[in-house]
Amino acid sequence: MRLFVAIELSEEMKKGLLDVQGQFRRLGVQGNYTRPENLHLTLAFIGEYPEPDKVLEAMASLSFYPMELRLRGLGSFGELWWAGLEERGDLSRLVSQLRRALAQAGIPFDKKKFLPHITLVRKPEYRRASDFSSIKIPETSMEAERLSLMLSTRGKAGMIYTGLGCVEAKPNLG
Ligand code: 2AM
Repeated sequence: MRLFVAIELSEEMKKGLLDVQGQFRRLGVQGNYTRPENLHLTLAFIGEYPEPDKVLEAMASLSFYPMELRLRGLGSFGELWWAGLEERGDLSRLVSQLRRALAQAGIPFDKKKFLPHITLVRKPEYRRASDFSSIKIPETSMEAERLSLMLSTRGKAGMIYTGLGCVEAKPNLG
């Protein structure tokens, strides 16, 4: 089972990201655009691992409050273009806490430095030099209240991500 831990995005957040994808399309960018239902923020990529219950158990040991995620900027890793998020200490701390819990449970995960990003397009292609400075990122944010364990399978029309379970943030009484 190919697994990862992610924050699923609100409809509002997806609308903001679809708006950015629309701007890329209008600039003539072709490529493998992430479908709306697949837009998500990965916190830890586990990869092939046969025991999702063990991952859910490790996730259940986490303690975190809801946090605001706000779109901020665009970036790329080679042939992968993404939207970034505003820098937040509580998100990085949650990722460190999650990775520690996975390591303690002996669950493997990709140890690359965490750089919060939401993949918008893979293998972008465009004929002429385009002016990406004109792209406007909508002022969009959401309250992240849970982490989800996701299963990734290959479907006919691309990847299918299915939630296998989630853990909730503690209520923020402040
Ligand atoms: P990406 O969007 O930057 O490719 C499912 O594949 C999710 O896990 C994607 O969000 C993907 O991020 C992320 N991921 C992180 N590390 C990965 C890796 N080593 N291989 C595949 N996906 C990875």
